[in-house]
Amino acid sequence: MIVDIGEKVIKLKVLYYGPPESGKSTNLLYINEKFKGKNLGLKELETAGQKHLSLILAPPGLEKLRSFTVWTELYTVPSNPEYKTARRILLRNVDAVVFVADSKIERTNENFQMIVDLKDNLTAYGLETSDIFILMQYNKRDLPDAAPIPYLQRVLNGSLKAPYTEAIAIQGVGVIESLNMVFEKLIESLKTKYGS
Ligand SMILES: Nc1nc2c(ncn2[C@@H]2O[C@H](COP(=O)(O)OP(=O)(O)O)[C@@H](O)[C@H]2O)c(=O)[nH]1
Ligand SMILES: [Mg+2]
Repeated sequence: MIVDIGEKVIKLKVLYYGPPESGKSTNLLYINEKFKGKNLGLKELETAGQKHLSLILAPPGLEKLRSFTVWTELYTVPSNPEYKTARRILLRNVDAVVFVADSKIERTNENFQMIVDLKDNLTAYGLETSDIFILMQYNKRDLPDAAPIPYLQRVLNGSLKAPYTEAIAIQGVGVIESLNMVFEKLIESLKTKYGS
């Protein structure tokens, strides 16, 4: 989170983290469509030389907190395993992570490695996964070879114990639900911190 006293703006930061091809960009593209006219547009950014997407929108129902304007910045992270530095830079001031896991059973190891990467990158800021809100999104539930949820919960979410959602991002299924879970959590902690 960034609180800009001069500009009277609060910026919440949400990262869509996960292995390559898990559906992070698909989530943002769908959100962009659904919030047409209510967001500042999808942008392609470059961090540490790697391309990724950003989308800035007002959290529904909380455009203002006291006299502050509230914005939420959503980012996909560059997900090639070797772009760890770019992901670390993006984690600065993060409030929440939507971990987009690929449900394809043969992607289990790539998903797992990216959870290790997330934990590791958070330690650079002295943070543990329990210090931020993490939502586990099991995407690509439409695939015939999607791993069963109890298996994914055990292998990927056993230590995180994050709340989870199921999604079919290419059809928009679960995308807004996931985002709303993040909004609810962030708004709740903002109000606790700064009053409503
Ligand atoms: N079958 C299926 N394919 C998906 C789903 N979500 C995304 N994809 C596809 O997976 C590929 C990678 O998605 P993308 O959003 O670019 O992944 P990213 O690398 O995480 O940003 C694309 O071809 C998407 O159309 C889904 O829910 N089901
Ligand atoms: Mg992408």
